[in-house]
Amino acid sequence: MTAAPEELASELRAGDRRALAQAITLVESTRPDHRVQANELLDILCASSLSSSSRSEAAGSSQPTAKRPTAKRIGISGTPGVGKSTLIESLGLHLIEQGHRVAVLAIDPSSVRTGGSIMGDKTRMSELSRSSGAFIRPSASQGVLGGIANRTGEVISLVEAAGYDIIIVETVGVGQSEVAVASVTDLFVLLVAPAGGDDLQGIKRGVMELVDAVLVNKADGDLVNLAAHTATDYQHALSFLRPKNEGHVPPVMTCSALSNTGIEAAWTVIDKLWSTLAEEGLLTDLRSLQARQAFDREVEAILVHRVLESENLSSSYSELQVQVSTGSLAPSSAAATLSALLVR
Ligand SMILES: Nc1nc2c(ncn2[C@@H]2O[C@H](COP(=O)(O)OP(=O)(O)OP(=O)(O)O)[C@@H](O)[C@H]2O)c(=O)[nH]1
Ligand SMILES: [Mg+2]
Repeated sequence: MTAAPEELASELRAGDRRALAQAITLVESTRPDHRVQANELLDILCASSLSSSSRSEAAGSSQPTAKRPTAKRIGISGTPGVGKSTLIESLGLHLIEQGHRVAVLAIDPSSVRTGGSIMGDKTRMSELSRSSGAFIRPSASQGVLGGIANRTGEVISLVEAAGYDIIIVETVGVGQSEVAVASVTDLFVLLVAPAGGDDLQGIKRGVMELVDAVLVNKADGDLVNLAAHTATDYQHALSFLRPKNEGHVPPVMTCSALSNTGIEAAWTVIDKLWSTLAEEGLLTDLRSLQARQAFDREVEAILVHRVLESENLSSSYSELQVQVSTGSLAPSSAAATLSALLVR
């Protein structure tokens, strides 16, 4: 039995971990009554964070003022085994030592991955998960309607309301998952392993365009030199791309999560980049854009849901789908036919 949204919100803001876990389960639930409660909870949190951060700025102006970011949202992606969890454990412990509260959310892009791998991750971050300053939550992907882990953005709002000021979102890089992570974080960090120049070709251009910083991990033992070469290769590749943020060419650094070297230095650079983007107002703009895009995804999902839940509409949808796939109807005209049925 879930507590009422008001109650849950105040327990959450008081930093109650159980309330936080309960709230996350609520927003991740697909049950319609849970969704209503989740929306209520999220609205309460939205309203209170607005009043604490920008009411004074908004006073005297008729324009609504967007919230200024406070918590740092960092996405970390990379191929399986590149060292994401090891790195997050080292970095997380370092940040907690500095007095931060760190939340780690994992997006699992593949529905076939079992609880086993999630447990594996927890074990790998064993020291961090024992720390009272950390909150680690694997989040199963919800590929139902409109993309993976579409609730991650909401989970981020919950952990922020609970007082976590650094949010790290980890995902295994498989193409789509990077886009999902970049759509809910302020900075996207790509973690790569030392490799020859040819391997760099394997990284899709679309992913490179999302990158705010590259970390070449495993720069230890025999791999130190290769890691330095890899870093140069990435610097070179990035210099040909338009940077995601005007005037900020993504930094490329080397580190070793295992021997805990280079991580603090890398964080200093990433942290400084975050502060600069915040000062320039770019993060406020980014978050406004992300919120509008999340709204669009919700609208899309709701419309698709309305089509599929109505018997008439879903059978028309299936018929139109057949006509589109056999080439007897143009996709746009089929969609127009369906939308005409929707407004009736
Ligand atoms: N030599 C070396 N090994 C490392 C380093 N970081 C991680 N590893 C090793 O690489 C393996 C995978 O590390 P993880 O941290 O689990 O990698 P991951 O990217 O989280 O993997 P998935 O969650 O499965 O995608 C483990 O055996 C680590 O000990 C490093 O800096 N140097
Ligand atoms: Mg991992």
